[in-house]
Amino acid sequence: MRDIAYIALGSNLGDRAGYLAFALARLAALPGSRLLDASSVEETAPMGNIPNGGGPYLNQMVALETTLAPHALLEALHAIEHDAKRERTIRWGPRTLDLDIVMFDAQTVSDPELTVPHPGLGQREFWDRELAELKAKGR
Ligand code: A4P
Ligand code: MG
Repeated sequence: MRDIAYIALGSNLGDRAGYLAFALARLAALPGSRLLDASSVEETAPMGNIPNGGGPYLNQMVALETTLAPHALLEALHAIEHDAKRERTIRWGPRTLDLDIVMFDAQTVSDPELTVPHPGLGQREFWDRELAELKAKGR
């Protein structure tokens, strides 16, 4: 069965636009998957008051039709983050590329590796805007 996953992209380190473009290309090339649409790119202030949270983010959201199961998709996202030279140091610290599964059709997942819908849904205005933009395009 094909599902539609909404994936949030974020970058606040290095060539931010370049990392988003890299992520789009890699997502489009995932097995059993089709990139349906992408929202506009938005610049957003870093959330939270993190001393080393870094500078402003570029955020974007995509709708990906996929036959991958949620955990297989998460694994693929980690590989893309890795290839974007992301180093996991501090939580919410600056990152070249962060890929989050915001929603996975109507499915819910709740285990130590994966929470879907993402707990940040409904709490980040930029996600609400990006989702609304994708829905307006029929995605
Ligand atoms: N994980 C659990 N559920 C999910 C999911 N739905 N999607 C687990 C993706 N991953 C999920 O993530 C830690 C672990 O979360 C993963 O290994 C996965 O198993 P991480 O990417 O290593 O750590 P993180 O991103 O630093 O932490 P976290 O809690 O995921 O934070 P968020 O929610 O990703 O927020 N400010 C602006 N303006 N824009 C942003 O995009 N993003 C963050 C990070 C902070 N500030 C921001 C932004
Ligand atoms: Mg994350």
